[in-house]
Amino acid sequence: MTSRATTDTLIHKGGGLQVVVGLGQSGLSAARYLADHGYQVAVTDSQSEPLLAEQLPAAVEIRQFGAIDAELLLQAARIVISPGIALTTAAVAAARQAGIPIVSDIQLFCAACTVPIVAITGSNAKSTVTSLVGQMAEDAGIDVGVGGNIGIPALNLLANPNMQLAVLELSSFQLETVTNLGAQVATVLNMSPDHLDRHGDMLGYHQAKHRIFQGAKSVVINREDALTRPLVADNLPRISTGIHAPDNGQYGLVTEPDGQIYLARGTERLLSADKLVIKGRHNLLNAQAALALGELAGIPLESMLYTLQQFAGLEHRCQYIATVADIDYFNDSKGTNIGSTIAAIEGLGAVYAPKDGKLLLILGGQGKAQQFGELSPFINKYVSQVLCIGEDSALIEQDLRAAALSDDVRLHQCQTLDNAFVIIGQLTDSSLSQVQAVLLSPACASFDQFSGYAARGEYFTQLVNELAADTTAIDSQ
Ligand code: UMA
Ligand code: ADP
Repeated sequence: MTSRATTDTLIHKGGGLQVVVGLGQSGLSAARYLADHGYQVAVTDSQSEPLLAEQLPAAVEIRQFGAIDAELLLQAARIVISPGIALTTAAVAAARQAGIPIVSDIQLFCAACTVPIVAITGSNAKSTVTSLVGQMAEDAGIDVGVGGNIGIPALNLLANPNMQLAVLELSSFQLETVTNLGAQVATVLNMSPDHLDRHGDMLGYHQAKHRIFQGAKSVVINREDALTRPLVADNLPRISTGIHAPDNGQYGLVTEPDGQIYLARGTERLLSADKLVIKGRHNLLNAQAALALGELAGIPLESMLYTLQQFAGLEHRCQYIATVADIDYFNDSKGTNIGSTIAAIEGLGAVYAPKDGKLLLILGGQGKAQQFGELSPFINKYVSQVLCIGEDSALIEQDLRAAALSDDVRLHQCQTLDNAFVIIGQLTDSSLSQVQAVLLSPACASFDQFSGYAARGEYFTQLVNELAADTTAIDSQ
């Protein structure tokens, strides 16, 4: 594993006021890091009493809460912006217009980090692949730090002086203010519409994501998705992944005459798919991406194959919860865009279709300007009942119907998860129902009704467990 040179060019101690915009997890980590390094730091946040304010170091004396302070931003030598805050926010746009540099916590991290970085983005599968690569490194005895969008601010990883490798999950919001990340290996796993409300259109979203390749020493691309290929730097070492049999040195899938599917590298069969705990075609692609990233980061293959046979997946991602009255319940609350929900419908639908079973799909929340009609063909194939919840549920119904939703599919407007479970009770009681599995995969953000996807998934799980308890009570009467 090669060491990464310190690129300290962005850090000018005493070089003027550093203004941290947004005091969430990343803002707090940036304020602490900058104060620890002797900068004069100010923090501003729209909330009048941000929860994390009490964790700020005393050295951060300027704290402007209640609105993002436009005047303060104009006095900054550098602005460190939180990923949840759009560059188009008036005060931020004015500072940018005035020529004040705006960076993210990730920029501070890459300037200070001296170990190789594995950088992972994509519309879906980021957390799964990031966790897998992190686990692969750990199982191989490497002191690894895993952070970024996955929930641990990247700067917190620098607290470990023994770290040998950093694995970062990066969102388009974090990447839009990152320059020259210089990763050992970088990837865009897949591209499908998401966050278009923030990036304007697919081009803006694509441009933000592809900043991950700036300064990369090697890349991993998805053969099935042309939008994952870097537009520049064609001469870099690269490994590709895909569902077809791979060329030499690439990863792919090989299907034997008896139907057995193998993960393969060139002609070498590495592992039969049924040895993986995580299931579905999308997870076979995720496993390949982790292997390719691990290979380019220097993790031994044998150890990575061991990890793949242990890794049980993450909560809220097509997670099996329980079987109640012969119906299986799955929590895919992290399915927050159309691409992820298509993967979940296809992955689970293919399991129940041979048994003449259909899915009941719970969909909805905040739609993020997506075109939900793209779901209709997949719903028509695998779903018999759609239950819509949340802020954009009327829009979702309109889009699905405009895109030829089949008359065989019944759509119910439920508004809330609670109401959805009332309908589920009625439907699954009916002997006419073909439903064999209930899938919460909303294709939407949750913030209209929940604090985040995890809270939504936990509430769904609670409702399933209550249903299971009620059913057991009735059965024992
Ligand atoms: N705020 C303002 N004005 C605004 C918007 C927000 O002042 O207009 C303030 C809020 O009052 C709050 C702070 O900004 O105090 C929140 O900042 P933030 O939204 O950037 O959230 P953090 O807590 O810093 O968490 C961020 C990522 N959040 C987002 O990108 C929205 C976390 O990803 C990430 O784990 C964390 O940094 C550590 O790196 C979460 C996420 O939802 C999981 N990501 C999106 C996704 O995965 O789809 C991109
Ligand atoms: P992210 O961090 O990018 O949101 P996760 O690993 O948390 O990704 O998975 C989010 C959702 O994406 C899962 O719940 C699943 O429905 C879907 N998903 C997982 N892997 C893939 C893939 N390779 N392609 C498309 N969708 C996927």
